[in-house]
Amino acid sequence: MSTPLIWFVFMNLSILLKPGYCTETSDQVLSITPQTQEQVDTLRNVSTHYETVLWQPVSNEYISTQVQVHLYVPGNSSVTVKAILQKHGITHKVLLANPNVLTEMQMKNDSTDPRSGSTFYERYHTLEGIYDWINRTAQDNPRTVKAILIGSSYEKRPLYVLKLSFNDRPNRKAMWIDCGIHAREWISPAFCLWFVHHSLSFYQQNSEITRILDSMDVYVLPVMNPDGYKYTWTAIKRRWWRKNRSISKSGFCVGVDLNRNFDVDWGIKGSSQNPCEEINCGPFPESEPEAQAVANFLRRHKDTVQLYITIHSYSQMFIFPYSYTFDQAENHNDLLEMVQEAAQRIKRYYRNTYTYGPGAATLYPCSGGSDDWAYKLGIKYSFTFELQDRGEYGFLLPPSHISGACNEALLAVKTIAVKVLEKTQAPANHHTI
Ligand code: 0X9
Ligand code: ZN
Repeated sequence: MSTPLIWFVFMNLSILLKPGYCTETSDQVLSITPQTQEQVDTLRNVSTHYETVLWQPVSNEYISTQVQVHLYVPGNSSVTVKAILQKHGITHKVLLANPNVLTEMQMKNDSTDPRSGSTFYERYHTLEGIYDWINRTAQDNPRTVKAILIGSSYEKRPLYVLKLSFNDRPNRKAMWIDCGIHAREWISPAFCLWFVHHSLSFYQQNSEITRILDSMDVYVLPVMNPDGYKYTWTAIKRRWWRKNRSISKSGFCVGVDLNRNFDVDWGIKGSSQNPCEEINCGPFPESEPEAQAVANFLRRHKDTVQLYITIHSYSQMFIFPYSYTFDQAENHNDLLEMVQEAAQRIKRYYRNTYTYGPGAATLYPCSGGSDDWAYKLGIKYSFTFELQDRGEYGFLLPPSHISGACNEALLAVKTIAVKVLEKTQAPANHHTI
């Protein structure tokens, strides 16, 4: 080794070994399960006062003993955060050692890469890509698909619902599926695209989807929160954005959690009036144009819409009302039976586990959610799906997992929709005497 090279190595080593020198490590996602109340307090403190992002649970008020926390820690706070954890005897596992690589993998796939074997539906798409797809889908299927403009977002982007209608029998019932309430849950819009594609491709091929589409119109809102979704595509550090992009009155913080903005027990549980928080419920119920557009549409169609499904991620769960109270829904047993069957079929076909139950008891008590609101409007079959995964990749579910995640959710939608038909349709050969 030549002398200058030895000097170079030596000098850098001495810098690195200096006490207090902070080595920049890469961003990571840590999994931590606090064992004591003191550890809970420390974790709450870390997640509020250091540059970190809580992936799970969504807010630090839900951190409690024996509950797994998934914490995104950027490289520049990694040393400090780990030192605090260590000082309090809190052990951690590295869930994702290099989230940036996974983020890039999710974003790379938008253009048609002839070498990649994946189809359009096995990739994540930019907001523009989704708008193009909406237009194309409506244009290519003029008899069965209509794009309906139901409103616009805070930043004035259009909110389109696709109406799938396969026949024009009178008194048709309908179901509603919305995706992309939460910006960072990219698998959710991917599912709406998947569902529409499946419906158009397998009508009259697959017996369940045929039966559903013969009896119901389907309204699909692919992205309820286009401004937030767009934002998550603009920079790596914006990938974890959850809320919409409305600017609060004080002008200090941005974003309302649309799933806290519906008019059901608004602002009481699991939500915050502070615009700087992830679970900010906004200044008043339906203050946000996105929530208002959905609520107005459903109010207008409440006599036909029998089934409401809203798609989220992650944790593999089927939730039904109520979340805002521990009271049992009037048709609790029906709802339970439906999600139980969905989970059982997924287990049988795909060997994956989904948990299920009423929101407050299964996940957390929480006001202002769209599922409870739709239920109280009179849509008695109302569900929140939390798609894959259970934290292996979290929000960074690789494109190669899209088909698995969507097929599972599709099976659940079909299982539930067929059961809704059975419960609500008069028997085919019913003769009155
Ligand atoms: O907290 C939410 O909004 C949903 N979970 S997520 O991790 N995707 O944010 C769950 C919603 C369940 N339903 C209600 N809270 N009403
Ligand atoms: Zn969500």
